[in-house]
Amino acid sequence: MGDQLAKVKTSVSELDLDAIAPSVQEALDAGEEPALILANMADGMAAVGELFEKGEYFLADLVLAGEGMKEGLEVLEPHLEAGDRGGKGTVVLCTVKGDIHDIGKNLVATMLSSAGYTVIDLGTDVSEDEIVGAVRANNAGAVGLSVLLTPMVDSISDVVRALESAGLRDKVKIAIGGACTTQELADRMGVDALGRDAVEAIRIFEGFFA
Ligand code: B12
Repeated sequence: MGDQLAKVKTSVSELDLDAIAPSVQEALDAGEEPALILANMADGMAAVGELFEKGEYFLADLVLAGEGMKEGLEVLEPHLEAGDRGGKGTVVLCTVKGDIHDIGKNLVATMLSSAGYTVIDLGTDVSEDEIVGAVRANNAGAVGLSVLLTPMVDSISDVVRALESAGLRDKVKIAIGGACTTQELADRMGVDALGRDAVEAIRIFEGFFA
């Protein structure tokens, strides 16, 4: 791995917040692939999550890490989106009702739009009605739901049911992802796919729109 990429990852994982956006810029200046830079940011954030679970980082650190990730993504996004943006299909993406985690969702959104999809990002804590409205308004072919909180998993079946009632379920494929999701949950909730990271997310949506 190049020094610049390692610096991107460690600036995130070591919570060196002022260094995240500059390290992304340095990696770009050094000619590193934007997608590889993004993957290193995601690796850094995954390390942050692990250190939080071990008790070495605290909630306040996580909020700050999220802000640092956003600043880094702002630097990176124009470079990722230089390709044929939006032409491959439309995806409605959000974090489900009751859940405000957005770092993983934002990474998935960035990867999807840089891969050529139009992403309608509804943000966090989004109701099934908003999702149905966005699918209809944008004629979307797929929905991506980010779910990190176990108490909120029923929000997934609420979305599935609302799409069924609106007569849209056979027009959209649904993928889920996030810390608390499993294949067993995906099967139980009646969704079409489970993605464990942003790279797998791309593979899934490629399949949906193939
Ligand atoms: C950062 C974080 C926070 C931050 C969120 C900041 C933000 N802007 O998002 C803050 C501090 C605000 C927070 C708050 C809370 N959190 Co929190 N948080 C985390 C933490 C440490 C990391 C999440 C993260 O960003 N990971 C890094 C990203 C890159 O990974 P990711 O989210 O998994 O996303 C990747 C994949 O999952 C996938 N993916 C994600 N979404 C999608 C969608 C699709 C369609 C696809 C295909 C793929 C995909 O691709 C992504 C990129 O590779 C997790 C621990 C963990 N292991 O996840 C806990 C965790 C999710 N939080 C937890 C909890 C309990 C909370 C709180 C209730 C408070 C608390 N007591 O800790 C509140 C919830 C408030 C609410 N209503 O939502 C628990 C949930 C437990 C559970 N199973 O229910 C966890 C698991 C920690 C724990 N072990 O206790 N949290």
